[in-house]
Amino acid sequence: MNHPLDKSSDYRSLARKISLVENESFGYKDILTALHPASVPVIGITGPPGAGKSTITDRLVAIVLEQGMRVAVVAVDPSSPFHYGAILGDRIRFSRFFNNTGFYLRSMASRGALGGLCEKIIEITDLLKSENFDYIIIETVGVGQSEVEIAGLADTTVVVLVPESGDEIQSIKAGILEIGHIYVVNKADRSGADRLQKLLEERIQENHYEYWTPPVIKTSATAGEGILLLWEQILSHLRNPALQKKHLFLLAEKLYRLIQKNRMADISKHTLHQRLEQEVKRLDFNLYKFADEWK
Ligand SMILES: Nc1nc2c(ncn2[C@@H]2O[C@H](COP(=O)(O)OP(=O)(O)O)[C@@H](O)[C@H]2O)c(=O)[nH]1
Ligand SMILES: [Mg+2]
Repeated sequence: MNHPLDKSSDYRSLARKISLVENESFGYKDILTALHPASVPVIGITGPPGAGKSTITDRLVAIVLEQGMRVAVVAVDPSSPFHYGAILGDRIRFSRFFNNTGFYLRSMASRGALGGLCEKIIEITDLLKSENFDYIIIETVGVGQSEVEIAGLADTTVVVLVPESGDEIQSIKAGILEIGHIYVVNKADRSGADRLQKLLEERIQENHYEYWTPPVIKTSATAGEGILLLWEQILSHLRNPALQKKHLFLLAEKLYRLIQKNRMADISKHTLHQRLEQEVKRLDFNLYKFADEWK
């Protein structure tokens, strides 16, 4: 899998293709229909802002590169496209890898101000899967929907929390225990890490997981502690035979979204508005009938 790349030209072409797809520029459908995505493991790293997701990702990248393998990172940040602060931060953080031919970083703004994955994340992941990477890591801020979305895209989802998250966990945020395959208590150098780890383990015990009981790992990402253990757990989860079944499920999930997007593609809000303006004047107007009959 590992082959030398002329980094500048190959990655420039990859970046161009991603931009074409992102902006739905002319020819982007041809790019997508010509793709042959390999089965590259996708690792999702999610959690609240500032939990240490990028620091952990940076450490994982170092491990993969040390083994002579290739890794692509997609960092999805909720800052608006007009605010490059966080994106610039990521570029600086990962700058030590930029001369490494095995590393590719793409930062993107997310759909909404509160997070959520970017519109074309499925397509972009498939583009990367067609480029001989050994691993793909997607970092997303876990606010609202995005944790759930990442679970539908990643083979292994890592949820990163910090000791201060303990109070939130008490009143468990909806779904958080359903999406993680691995829980990380990062910033374990601070007090409260053991308490949170115990709390999470208890909660996990209460749940009955079918094929994989999520481990809870303490890390101190800035010091690099616990990262190797985390990587081993990721690999162990990726090797889990039940993942094969999940692959088909994930594919169906993606297909559903793509069809949904395609169906909506030719519906413009403007046209809806105009038609509605006429229709509401009718005495027998009914919103549900109107929706059913919409062509
Ligand atoms: N004390 C401590 N700080 C950390 C640790 N991991 C990350 N940080 C710091 O937390 C801040 C946010 O980290 P970052 O990786 O950008 O978080 P992200 O928003 O989840 O990507 C940075 O200043 C990091 O240096 C850790 O294990 N211990
Ligand atoms: Mg980050």
